[in-house]
Amino acid sequence: MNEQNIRQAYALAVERYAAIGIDVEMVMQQLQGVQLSLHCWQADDVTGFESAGELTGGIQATGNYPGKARNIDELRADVLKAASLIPGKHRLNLHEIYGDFGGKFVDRDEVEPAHFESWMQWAAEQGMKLDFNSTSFSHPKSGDLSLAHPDEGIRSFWIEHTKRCRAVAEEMGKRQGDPCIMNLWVHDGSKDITVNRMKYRALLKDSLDQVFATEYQHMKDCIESKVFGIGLESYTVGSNDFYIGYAAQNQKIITLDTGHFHPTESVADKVSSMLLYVPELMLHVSRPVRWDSDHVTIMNDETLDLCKEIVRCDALDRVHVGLDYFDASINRIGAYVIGSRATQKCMLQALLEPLHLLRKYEANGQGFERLALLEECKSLPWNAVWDMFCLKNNVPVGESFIAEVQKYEAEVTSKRN
Ligand code: RNT
Ligand code: ZN
Repeated sequence: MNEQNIRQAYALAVERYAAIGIDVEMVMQQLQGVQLSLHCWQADDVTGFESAGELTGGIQATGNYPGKARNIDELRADVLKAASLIPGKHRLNLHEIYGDFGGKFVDRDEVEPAHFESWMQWAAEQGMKLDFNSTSFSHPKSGDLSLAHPDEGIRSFWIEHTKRCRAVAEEMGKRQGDPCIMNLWVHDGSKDITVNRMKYRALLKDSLDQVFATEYQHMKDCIESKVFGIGLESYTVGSNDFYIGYAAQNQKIITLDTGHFHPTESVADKVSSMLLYVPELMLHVSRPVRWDSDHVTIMNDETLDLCKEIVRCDALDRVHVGLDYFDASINRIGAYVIGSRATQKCMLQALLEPLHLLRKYEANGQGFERLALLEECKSLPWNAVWDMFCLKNNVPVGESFIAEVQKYEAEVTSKRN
């Protein structure tokens, strides 16, 4: 792409936005500050390094595109490749099953910070901060229930696991000098009608109380609800209502996964309500197609609306932006890049919105003017700003990242089998 054209288009865009009172240079700085938490599990279809068992817990990665990462070195290389095609500095979100277990079987109730020592060193070398997740799925003791299991032996196994994960996250946060955000999602539910809805929820609540009993300085907890999982369609213990109540009462961060609500529900609309009652939000930006299918995030109305709400709530410093999808049917590194860049493009458009003008119209009851400006904003030259953002960050501009992904495929991933 011709650099001079990009600079010229940018200069015109700066003028165009100045006409509606937007300082594009400032917006570029704001976008630079938005760190995405890249989900490590896109690189290998949520397999991890604990065992090669099947993926359970009501989630599914469909497709068998060749070249998935088979070990820790391949996964790190893939993440770095993806990160090199995404403008800005980003974080990496690890799941417990991605520990460096040195070829030994380490059960979930035995995990320690030492199993993430090499990750912490690697991350420090890369200047990449880490986030973390406990892992309740893909384990013989998972079944349909984990933290809500009525069997005390099984429940305490998962309580111990989750407590240990918090200790790992604390160590990560301390070492990186920035809080590690630890997400807690459990698949617990029931395929068919249960007559014990209260019982399992009371158990989950008690488990969470035990898990969160230890106070930490360098990690933050977030809790993620969901509508249903595959094979667990009739009941989800950790529903939206359950976690909203828990988070409001205990001042925990709520994770909003955009695939975890009823298909016509607006996730964007939840931001302002939740931020009045909980300290912060974590996002799992995804693309549900008919269900929580975890398709690759694209620049669609849902993602745009979500980013606009964050900006309109002036909440960039209270919302952590993570990604959560796993598509095994296309090039996995390409999937990282598409979803990350799409999220950034949405955030950019949100930051370029002439809110002061729109709000003036609204205050004056000028509904026509507000709607007209909202419509016009859609076709303002935000893409010229985006190209400049990529150029400044030394990553491929526009579609030229396709060739980079193809090159890596030819040289690296296609050689795996
Ligand atoms: C599952 C949740 C959860 C997982 C990851 C792998 O529906 O979205 O966040 O995707 O923990
Ligand atoms: Zn999620």
